[in-house]
Amino acid sequence: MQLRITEMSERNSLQMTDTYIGIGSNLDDPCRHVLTANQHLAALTGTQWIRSSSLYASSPMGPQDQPDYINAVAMVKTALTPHQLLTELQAIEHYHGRERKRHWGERTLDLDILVYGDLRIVSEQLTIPHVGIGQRAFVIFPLYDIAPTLHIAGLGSVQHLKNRLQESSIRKLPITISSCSGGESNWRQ
Ligand code: A4P
Ligand code: MG
Repeated sequence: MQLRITEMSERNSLQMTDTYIGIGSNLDDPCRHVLTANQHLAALTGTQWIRSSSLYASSPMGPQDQPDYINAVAMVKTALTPHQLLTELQAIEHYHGRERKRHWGERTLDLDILVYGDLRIVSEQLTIPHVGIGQRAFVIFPLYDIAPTLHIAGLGSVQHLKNRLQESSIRKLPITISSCSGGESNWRQ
């Protein structure tokens, strides 16, 4: 049964929760946005950046008159509540010049909370696990890269979800975080 939780304040703020964040971009040098987003996640208060997947390219889901996307998934451990984390992620999107013009439209940076521990939330601002991730190759393949044994609350194992998706719909890129040279240095300094 799905839990309906609107207030997370009862959670122990010192508890670090394994959290997976979807990173996407299809505007203005997308690889740079995706790679530097990881640096910004690592700088978040109460949050420890653990690792990131490879980068993947795919055709847009939604309107087709937009560029292909670059996606990755990062794992962090965080003491932030999901709503606090959402606020921080939206601040990072804003810093990357994110403009909201149309649903599923082009963007410099999109940061989605895919999984937050084993929590299931449906609130006005947040749905966790993120809606539709089980059907999205651009989420499940990078997630499998960094968490092949993960079980997603209500959806099952990442391995099982991956087996149902077409690998040919995405392309793994030969770019790593350590090869990123375009890092910005003034986030929260
Ligand atoms: N929101 C609810 N749940 C969450 C969550 N778990 N994490 C709310 C983050 N935000 C969440 O998001 C709209 C609202 O969703 C937020 O205000 C938050 O309260 P948004 O980023 O403003 O708008 P959006 O991203 O256009 O909407 P949506 O429905 O989140 O779209 P998706 O699911 O993020 O998909 N094609 C490819 N190939 N790769 C992509 O990454 N991404 C999208 C956007 C479309 N097509 C794509 C890709
Ligand atoms: Mg989004």
